[in-house]
Amino acid sequence: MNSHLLLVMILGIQMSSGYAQDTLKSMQQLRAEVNYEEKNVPDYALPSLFAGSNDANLIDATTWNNKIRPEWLELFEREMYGHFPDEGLHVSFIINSDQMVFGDKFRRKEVTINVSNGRHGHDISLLLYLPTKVRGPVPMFVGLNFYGNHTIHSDPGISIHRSWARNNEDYGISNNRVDDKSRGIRANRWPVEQIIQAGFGLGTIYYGDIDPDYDDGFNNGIHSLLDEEVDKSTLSSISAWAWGLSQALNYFEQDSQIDHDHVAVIGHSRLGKTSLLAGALDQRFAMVVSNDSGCGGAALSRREFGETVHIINRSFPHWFNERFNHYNEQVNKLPFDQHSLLALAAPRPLYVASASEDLWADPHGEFLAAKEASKVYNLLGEKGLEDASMPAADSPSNKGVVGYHMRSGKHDITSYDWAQYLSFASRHFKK
Ligand code: GTR
Repeated sequence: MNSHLLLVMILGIQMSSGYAQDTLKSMQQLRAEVNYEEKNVPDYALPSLFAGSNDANLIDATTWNNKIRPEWLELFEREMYGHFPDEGLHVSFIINSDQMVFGDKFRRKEVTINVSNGRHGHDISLLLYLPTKVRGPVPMFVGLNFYGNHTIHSDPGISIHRSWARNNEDYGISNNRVDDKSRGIRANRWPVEQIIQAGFGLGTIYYGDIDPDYDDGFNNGIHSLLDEEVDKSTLSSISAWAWGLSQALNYFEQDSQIDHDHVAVIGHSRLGKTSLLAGALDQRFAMVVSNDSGCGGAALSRREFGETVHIINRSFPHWFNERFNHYNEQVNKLPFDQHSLLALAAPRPLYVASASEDLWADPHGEFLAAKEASKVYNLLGEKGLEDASMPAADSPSNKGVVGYHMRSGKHDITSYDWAQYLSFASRHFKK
């Protein structure tokens, strides 16, 4: 066959499926096209939250809870986030240590979450700090961390994981392994003292203990426990990480020092996408917090402002299922947008936050999604986000059951962000 004809055939095959067509655009091209101008946001229409009807008055709370909500969840799993199939897996907890630290101000516990398929097992380490001054079981925040439990505080007693870690020269992490040098390097993101002071406990898991964050074809982490026959196109790292968060909650239910009815799930960035999914899948989480979660998290995909579906799928093919690639060049065909994901938190308290310089995550798109999702809160008899338009930086809108703020500054989670989440949770968790 002549080479020209071959090329025409290959192109023909690529053009016939939206997905293959992507390969024609280089990552460089995609990045060069990123839109940071509000005036260039394309016209779009959001799919109705109420399944075909734009009128919340035509739907009642029971229909939402029993019909529409499960349908959205199923669609999200099928078209975007995939699913972690845990049938056949057995989870057990081993308390490795439990002691008072820092002049008896906190109690530190380390729990191994052992996941087994009967032939082999996989360990995930859960770190807990509980306040000692609170009487009775304590409400909690739980979230995943990026480099290891030992990085969230300088406490020398925290165990160091042996899982894969992303190399980072600044943190002295090389050969994808961590050691003592990285103790406390992320303490700025985890203000443990502030959390304890506010009367909350904190639980955290290193996300790489659940599933290392690179595209390995779903063979490592907890995916190593799955049967060979499992359809890999339905798997994703985000759904595996979310599953890990639910295991922490399963442990909380067995610990009498923890008020498992008042657990807020929190996450920053890719781990904020994860906290949103965890909160949607597992309604035992009593509050859901998304910090700068952006594309694939709280931001509306159809705005194509900052990171796009196409870019995220190309950069991180393992975060979502294979099917999500189908929308790379046709986000308008998505049966949902991210406002539907936020609505799955209703009627539980939901807090979405952005940062003013974090345009990649589209702060305005995050606000609009939270505003739209508020319609479901209203349907369920709760007050959603009150402000009609985007509040100014550092002016939280937090009077309803949906809270929002845009912190001034960069993509990060800071003690300012935590202060908002802690007071929001204190207000809603008060018995
Ligand atoms: C970026 C990615 C974002 C966000 C971020 C993070 O590279 O494009 O979607 O998740 O990583 O998790 O820090």
